[in-house]
Amino acid sequence: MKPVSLIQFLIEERRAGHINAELSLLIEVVARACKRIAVATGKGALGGVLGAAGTDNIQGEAQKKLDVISNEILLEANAWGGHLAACASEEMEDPQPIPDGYPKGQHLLLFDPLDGSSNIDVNISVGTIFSVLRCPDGVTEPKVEHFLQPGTTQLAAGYVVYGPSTLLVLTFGHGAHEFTLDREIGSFILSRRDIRIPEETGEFAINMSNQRHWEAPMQRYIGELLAGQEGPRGRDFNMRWVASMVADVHRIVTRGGVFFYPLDAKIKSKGGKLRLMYEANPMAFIIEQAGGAASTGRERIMELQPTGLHQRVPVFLGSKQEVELATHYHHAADGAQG
Ligand code: FDP
Repeated sequence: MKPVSLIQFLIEERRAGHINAELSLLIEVVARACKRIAVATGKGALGGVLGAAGTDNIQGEAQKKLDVISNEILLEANAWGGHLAACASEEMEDPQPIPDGYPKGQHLLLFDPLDGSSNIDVNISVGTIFSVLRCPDGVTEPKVEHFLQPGTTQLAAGYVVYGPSTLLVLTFGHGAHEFTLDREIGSFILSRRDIRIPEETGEFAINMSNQRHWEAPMQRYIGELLAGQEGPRGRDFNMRWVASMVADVHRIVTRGGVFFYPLDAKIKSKGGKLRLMYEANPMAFIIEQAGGAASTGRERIMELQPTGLHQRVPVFLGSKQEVELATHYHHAADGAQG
């Protein structure tokens, strides 16, 4: 079969009526920016890009130099194309308007420019996550409130993994598809069309060091997985935790599995660890399009009405049966309490 480039794929999607020309251009621009981020991350120590930037982001987390560089690459690439009304990023408190003098488009772009950046200095995969929304009609100066749309309204979502190879996984709501960067020719090439996540799995991902802080239904669910063949599940489960969400999610869209970042006593007041608008929602969209499920343990992630640009939520995602069982345990515990 002849290789299909991202550009060809976008033209096919336009012809199928799944996207318009502006959204196609937006994805091309994001993909091009991510190629530049791949080059910057790939240089490692030789590029002078490792280590701390000496600043904190608005969530009070120490920024890495590559967080700042990746954010700038995405902002700069998207400023002038005429496809965006505004951008929002993990690294900036408020949305970034399109600079004066450039044309504006109808889309809102949200991104986590370098997810898993605490792994960058030890040469473990990191990534970019993005979500695209429509700017409400008649809004010319988008504010935070215009970004606060539920995940079900996303027009597109994707992530790029900067690992042994650079990969893009993309959805427009008509399946999820994977593209691998051909470094020699500089193009993303379709490597898997219509990804399907197996409904059942024997593999889970969670930061076990938080176990003692979890809620009772999470303790119950993971306790049963750990009990293995002798426990109520009657079989053994394997565990993996890369601690880069993009890498953990990509393992799941490749060979199945389930990922949890549940609520725990340490993060309860914040609402969770992962960010709804540019981590949980785009990943939930991709996972659902690949036949998996994504929940907070209580509700479908994509149906949450956002209350803040940097809102945090618990995240359960991956193989359907496991997400549903863990969610059921939370509902059962809530029912017993109520
Ligand atoms: P990071 O803080 O390094 O950016 O986005 C948050 C995130 O990484 C996820 O990529 C990852 O899944 C998680 O945090 C790792 O959390 P732990 O430090 O608790 O392992």
